[in-house]
Amino acid sequence: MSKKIFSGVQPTGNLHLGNYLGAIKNFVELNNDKENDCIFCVVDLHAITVKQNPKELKNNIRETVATFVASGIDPAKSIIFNQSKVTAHSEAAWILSCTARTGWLSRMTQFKEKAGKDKEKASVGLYSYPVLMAADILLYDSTHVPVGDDQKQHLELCRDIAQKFNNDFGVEDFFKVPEPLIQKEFSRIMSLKDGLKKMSKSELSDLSRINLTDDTDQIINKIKKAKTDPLPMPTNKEELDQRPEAKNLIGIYSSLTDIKIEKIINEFSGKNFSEFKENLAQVTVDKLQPISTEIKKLLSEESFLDQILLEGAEKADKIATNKIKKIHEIMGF
Ligand code: AQP
Repeated sequence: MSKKIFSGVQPTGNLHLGNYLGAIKNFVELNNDKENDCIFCVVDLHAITVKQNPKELKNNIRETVATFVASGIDPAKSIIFNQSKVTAHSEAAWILSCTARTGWLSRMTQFKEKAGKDKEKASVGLYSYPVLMAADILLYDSTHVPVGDDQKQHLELCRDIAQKFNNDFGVEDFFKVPEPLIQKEFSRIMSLKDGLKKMSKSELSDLSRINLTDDTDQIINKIKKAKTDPLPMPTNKEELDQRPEAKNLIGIYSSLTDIKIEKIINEFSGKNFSEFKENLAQVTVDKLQPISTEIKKLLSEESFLDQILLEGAEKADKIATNKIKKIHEIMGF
C-alpha cells in the first residue's frame, strides 16, 4: 500500500548524528521507495518557539535543505519546502488549538524539559508547538510520520486531535490518523558526554554531539573523548543494558553499519574501549564525510537550494489550501 509520508526538521543549526540516525536516514529510505509520496518540511515556524537570529535562521533553512539533499533525498521525488511559506499551517494550527485540550498539552514532557524551571518565561509557542506539529501532519492526509523516539508523545497527541476533530464534527476519516515510524532499536541517540541525555542541538558542549558538518579530525576527536565507564567492552546484551554510554556507542555503530548488536558485542567483547572507538570513528567518518562534503558544496549554491524550496512550497500549498477549504466548509466559516 502506498504511504503518505510527512516529517519535519527544525532549522536551528548543528544538525547532528541523532537527527541523521533518528530521522533523516529513515527519510532517505522512504524517499527511495517508489510507492511512497513524501513531504519533508523545514519547520521554521517551530524554530521560532525559542529566540532566533533572522540572518542565522535564513542560513539554517538552507543548511537543512542542503542536508536533506546531501543525505540522499531527491527533490524531484519528494516535496521539500519550508513551513512559513505555506500559510495553511498557521491557520490549521489555530483551528486545531481549539480542538486540543489544555490537559493534553500539559502532559507533554518535551515542554517541561525545554521550558525548564522557569516555565512562566517560556513562549506560548513552545507550549502549543505540538498543535502546530499536528496541523503540519494532518493537512497532508499523512499516513506515516518518521520521527525519533523523542517525538512519540507529540505524535500520539496528533492522533488524539485528529480523532476528536472527526468526532466533534461528525466527519469520519476526514483527518487521517497517522502512524509513527520509529526505528525499532536505537531510535534515541544519546549525548557523547552523558549516556542518559539525548544528543541535542542546543547542548552547550559541542563535544556532546557529532555535527553533520564536522570534519574527519573533529569526528575522531569527539569519539576519542566520548564518555565511557571504567570497565572493558561488555560481553553480553544484559550487561550492555546496564551501561548507558557503552550502549549508546555500540548503538551508533550498529545504526551506521546495520550490523546486529550481538555481533558487535561478540567482536569487541572484553576489549579496551580505545580499540572499539577507533573502529567507531572509522565507520562514522566513512558514513558522514560524503554527506558533509556535499552539504558544504550545496551551501555555495544558494539559488539551487532556494529553487527547491520555492517549487516545494508551490506543490505543498496546493494540497494544504485544498484541505483548509474543506475545513472551512466543515466549520461553517
Ligand atoms: N538524539 C536524537 N536521537 C534520535 N532522533 C533524534 N531527533 C532529534 N534528536 C535525536 C529527531 O530528529 C528529527 C528532527 O528533530 P528537530 O530538529 O525537529 O528537533 P529536536 O528534536 O528538537 O532536535 P534536538 O537536537 O533535540 O534540538 P534541541 O536541542 O532544540 O532539543 C526529529 O524526528 C527528532 O525526533
